[in-house]
Amino acid sequence: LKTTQEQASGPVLQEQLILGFSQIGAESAWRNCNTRSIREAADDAGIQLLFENAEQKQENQIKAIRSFIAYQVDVIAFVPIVSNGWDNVLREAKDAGIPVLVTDRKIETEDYTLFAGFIGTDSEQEGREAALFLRGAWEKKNAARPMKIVEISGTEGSSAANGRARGFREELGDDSGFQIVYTRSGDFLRSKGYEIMRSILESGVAFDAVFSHNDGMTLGILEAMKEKGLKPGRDNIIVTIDAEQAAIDALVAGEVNCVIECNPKTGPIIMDLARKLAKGEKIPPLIHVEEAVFKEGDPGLELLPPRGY
Ligand code: GYE
Repeated sequence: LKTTQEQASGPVLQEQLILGFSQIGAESAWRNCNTRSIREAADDAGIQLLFENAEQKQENQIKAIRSFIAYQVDVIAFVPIVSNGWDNVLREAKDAGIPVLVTDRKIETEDYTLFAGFIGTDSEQEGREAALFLRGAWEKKNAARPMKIVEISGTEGSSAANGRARGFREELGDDSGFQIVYTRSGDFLRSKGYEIMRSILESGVAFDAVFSHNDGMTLGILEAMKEKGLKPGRDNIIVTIDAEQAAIDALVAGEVNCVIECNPKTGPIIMDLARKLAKGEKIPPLIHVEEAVFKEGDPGLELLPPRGY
């Protein structure tokens, strides 16, 4: 029998799930697409999203997570800008009984029970794909000397940069046919990609190929090369990661030679996992999203659907 209260107010609305999300910032087109995906998916799922932008500072993320705990959200999700330094705040969340989902970038911790699971991309595989492409391109050139590679890497201490660097080096192995003659972090920023490539070109360091950890930096690299009268993708070989629209356009124009996808559109799966966690259900400890590799000369590159970032 319904109580008079239920009769009066109609069906009791399902408690709205509250998700606290700490995003690292807005450093690249990839990151902005990741944010859009999360906001839209929360909206579609009827989940109340408390969204905090840390402006590239880990301490802001720790403050945000503490505010989510104080607010007693149902679930916390975050992108750890760097891999270390999370144990204390994650222990506070665990003590408060709030499940935590790690997304996009990974953490290193003493205690893997401090979070429920990870959903994101496989940075090491992305690095391996980059090395596989450069190996193939160099073999095609039938060069009688080692390939000189410049690496412009992502945010220092992030799992994305560490994973890409590790996978790249593992795949190249100790094959003396490939030499990394210069490596420096461009922090995933277009402006830093530009500055670093300008200084490399001014220093006269000879190189055959560039491995750039994200398309944002690659756009800066292309700008610096063109300013010096170079034809990027022809005078040298360029491999880049993310697969934002501008990189696909550069691939079609022959200005880069390989674009490795890193999928930012994880909003829907994050919401599914958050709902499971709110119900006390278990989730897989690690989920890697599917990713493609786009190479020069692939058929139908111009027919690819818009990337949305
Ligand atoms: O490659 C880059 C963003 O964490 C995988 O961060 C992400 C990286 C992505 O700034 O564009």
